[in-house]
Amino acid sequence: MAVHALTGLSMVSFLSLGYLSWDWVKPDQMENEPFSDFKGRKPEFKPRQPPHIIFFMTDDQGFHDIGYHGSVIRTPTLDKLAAEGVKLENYYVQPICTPSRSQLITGRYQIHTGLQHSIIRPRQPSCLPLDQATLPQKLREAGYATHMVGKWHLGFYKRDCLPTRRGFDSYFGSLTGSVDYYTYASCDGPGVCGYDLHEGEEVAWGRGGKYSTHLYTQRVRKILATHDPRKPVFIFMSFQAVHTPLRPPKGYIYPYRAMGNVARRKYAATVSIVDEAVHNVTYALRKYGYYQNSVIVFSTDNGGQPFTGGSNWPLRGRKGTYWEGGVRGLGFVHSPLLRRRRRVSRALVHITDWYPTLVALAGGNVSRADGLDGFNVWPALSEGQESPRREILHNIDPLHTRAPHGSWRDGFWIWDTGVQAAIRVGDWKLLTGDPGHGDWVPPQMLTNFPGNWWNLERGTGLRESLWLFNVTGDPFERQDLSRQRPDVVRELLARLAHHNRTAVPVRFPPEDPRGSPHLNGGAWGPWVGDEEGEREDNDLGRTPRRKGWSKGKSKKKKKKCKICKLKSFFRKLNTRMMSNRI
Ligand SMILES: [Ca+2]
Repeated sequence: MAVHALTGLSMVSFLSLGYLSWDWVKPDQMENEPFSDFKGRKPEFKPRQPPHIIFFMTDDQGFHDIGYHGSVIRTPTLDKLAAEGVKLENYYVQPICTPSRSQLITGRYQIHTGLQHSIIRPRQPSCLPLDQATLPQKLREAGYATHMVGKWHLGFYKRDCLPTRRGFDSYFGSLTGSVDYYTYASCDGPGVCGYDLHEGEEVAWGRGGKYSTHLYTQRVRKILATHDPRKPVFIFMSFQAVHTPLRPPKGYIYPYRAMGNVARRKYAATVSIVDEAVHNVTYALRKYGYYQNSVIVFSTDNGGQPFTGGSNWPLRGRKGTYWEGGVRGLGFVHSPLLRRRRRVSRALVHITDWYPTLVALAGGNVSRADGLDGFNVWPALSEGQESPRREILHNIDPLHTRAPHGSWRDGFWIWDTGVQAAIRVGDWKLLTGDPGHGDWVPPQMLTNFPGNWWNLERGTGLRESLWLFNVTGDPFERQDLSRQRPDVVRELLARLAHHNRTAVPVRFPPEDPRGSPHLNGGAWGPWVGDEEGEREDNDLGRTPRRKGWSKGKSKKKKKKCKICKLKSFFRKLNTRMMSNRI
């Protein structure tokens, strides 16, 4: 046992030393390039035409899973684009899919959309609130063509929730949280599986079979090839990758054949395919005349899941937790329009900031009166100005299981520390309730991971319900300062209480059995009709009166025999597959 411990600690120390080579802990190495575009000419501060905006979002890519963070995963395109642009090294996302995506699209914290708790499950009659303007709607108002390709995961129980009703001119992708990369099967528990690939508001039967990252890249290239670059375009490319189930083509696994850990090997290959996709889209941007007047944003949606190959090392925690490993995002901006490029930005940036930042870049209208929680951080990103953001409310989730030892007394009668919540103010971060597993999980270098080595780094303090860290000085959250600094604890608890006063009720309705794919032609899609949708939240328990897909289904009746084999396949699949719940 002692040998195990010594070996483990030595290797952890070794990896920590390697980590010191990252550029985000060496600000003295920041390099600024003179203000010029790549042909040496000064670009105009305000382009004559609003810039094209390409937003790449990966799914579950961990903080350690990109080349420039010292990963063994090779991402030459992402490394190059980031190196030539601005790396965001004080950037935050939410710990799971729906919350991050909802905040990107609305510019609002979850406490202001009712989506505080968990993801939207496929059979839940819930979606992004329809009364709040979305980023693509604002960009469309500003004259943009708006296209989305890939994962939605913001609800679809009625047509009004679909991407094409929430601001996108076109949509091609999957509505649920996790699909098979080839078959586009998505399961929500045993026996509840359906096909999930959609073109606009219809099921794209027969379009599967091609690896999703390749399929989505093909679609984005087609958009770029057919759109007129004189008109601004917004493309949200929301990869299915690098979420499970990982099934990269063999050819991409081969370069990682020396990796002992199978999950990590597949994961690495999946990330490399994303890198190739970004290369191909960027090439198309240049080829079709968009690049010079474009802004490219790259962001993960949440931290990595070590048990399926991801890594957030040396950060604490993982996907689904409020430790830094869950919420500290990897991201960068690349654009010839950046005034100071080739640098690392430590400006505090949150995923809600993209909404006001990109709408402002587009020449659209946003104001604090819109009730946004995001800030326009473009001056911070482009010119290195100070970030207007001082604080991030990571979340307050009143439905999450209470921490058994939390109390109002521990929260100085300001806050009930049994409630799951996390907030960042300046250098300080405070967590209450149950933040999720607080382990430090090293990269999966061992074939039998997770094993004893991982156990050495398990977080302790199971009786705790309140933590305070100086995350600027201690980004790995190793030293809880809550007892030393009760003054700071009180201050941050008061901020939590302040934010909580503006929270709207949580929307987390029970699952509606009518949403099952076998009642909807074998596919996931809206199951509540438009008329009933108007009476939503009132009588969802009534006798099913399915609409939505029925119209498209009748149109396709003659084609039914062509797709019957596919549907039969999904019926059989229902008996075999389990859901990947987030
Ligand atoms: Ca995710």
